[in-house]
Amino acid sequence: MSRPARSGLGVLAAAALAACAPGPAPSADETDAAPLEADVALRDRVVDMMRLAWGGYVEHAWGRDEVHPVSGTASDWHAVPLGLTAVDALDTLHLMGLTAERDAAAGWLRDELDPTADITVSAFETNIRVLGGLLSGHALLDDPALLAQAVRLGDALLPAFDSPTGMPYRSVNLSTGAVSQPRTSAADAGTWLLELAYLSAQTGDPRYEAAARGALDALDALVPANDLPFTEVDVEQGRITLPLAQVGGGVDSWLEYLFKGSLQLGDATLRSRWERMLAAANSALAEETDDGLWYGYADLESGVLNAPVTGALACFWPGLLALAGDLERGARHTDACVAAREAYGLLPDAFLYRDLTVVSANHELRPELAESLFVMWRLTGDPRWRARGVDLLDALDALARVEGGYTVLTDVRTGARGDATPSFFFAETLKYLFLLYADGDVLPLDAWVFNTEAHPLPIRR
Ligand code: DMJ
Repeated sequence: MSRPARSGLGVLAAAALAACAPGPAPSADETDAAPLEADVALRDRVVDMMRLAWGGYVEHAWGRDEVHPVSGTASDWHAVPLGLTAVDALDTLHLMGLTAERDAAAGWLRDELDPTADITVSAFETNIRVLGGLLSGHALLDDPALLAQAVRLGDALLPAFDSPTGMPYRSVNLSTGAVSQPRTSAADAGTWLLELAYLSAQTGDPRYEAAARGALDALDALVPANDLPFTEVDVEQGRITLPLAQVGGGVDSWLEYLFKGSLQLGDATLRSRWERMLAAANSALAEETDDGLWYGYADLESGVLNAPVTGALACFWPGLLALAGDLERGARHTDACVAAREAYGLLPDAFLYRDLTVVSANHELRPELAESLFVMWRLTGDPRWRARGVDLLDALDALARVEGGYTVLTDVRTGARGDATPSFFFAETLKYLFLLYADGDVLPLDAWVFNTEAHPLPIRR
């Protein structure tokens, strides 16, 4: 195990500086510690997991959206595939040095992907997976053809924002621009700035960033006086349709993009919105148990905690707390997620955190625990986070590994397996596990910010 030398203060200072003051973030060599060293054996173990899973995709689902590794079949989200797994895997393959595989994925995205196909898509999912993957591919490979595809897709997504409030409809047709589903989650509405600001910076066209900022402004106008986040809105009527305060699915990446947007762009307004809502969440939603710190559900108006519910998705929140400077809460909340994973084997999608009663028993190969372990490791150099990552690798191999890759579980209580590998397993789960054991100067956190699908984008200098 490599030395726990890095204090994390350099990165945190960089984050604070970058977020509060417009201007350059310190470069890695301006911070106060040498990079953390790779654990080569564990890093290579993760690369082998990627080889296995990617091999199954290539054999059974090349160019399709997702592979089903048990049956050896493939499926698509729409009538025309968007190559979800290829675009989500591209930057992970690159970081892992799997260059032939990366080049094949990039070739498909350049030559086969049709960003203006006549299909009605989830605007949010298409942004975080496809646009995010094309843009990080361009950022890492400096490939103008990937940027050209990103511009076509960005233009096809922009009609989604054509609502009376400026918040995006949930669905948009990539060919006609026809929109549908005005009732949407706060996360769907507020998870655009990282991708669209980078697209504006790369093209010189301000429309993309302006659309994302307009949506964040409209969401902010609905935040109640108690500063708690809400879960659903109607983008035509400009009103909250689900007054549930929480930080998990439906809210999660809205808050994530307030902080990460402030980091990416050095934007003090976003930073102060983040700090207000963070303080409200810490005061109304946080609860201590024997396992550590959790965040539950509260009534939006009263702020009264009324359901001790969480799930695999919400285990991104400890990493975000730490990235934003609260290492203490970040560690206690990561500890709680780790304790739940130990109890279940792999995390179910929903459970009651006081007694770990299962609410939704499925496990989806989600990345959030790996993400928080990675951030905690990078910021503290404490070897226990890498050790908890080994436990997670062991659990994935014991419970989810099949002949042609890794599959979801339908019930963590019985270990019953499903037959699917979501594309975020390639984009996020394996990337964060790889980075947990890679050299600390691979994608340093003072130079790169990860979109909510783990696609890295440069911090603006
Ligand atoms: C991913 O698509 C993204 O991380 C998103 O923000 C939340 N859900 C999945 C992974 O669980």
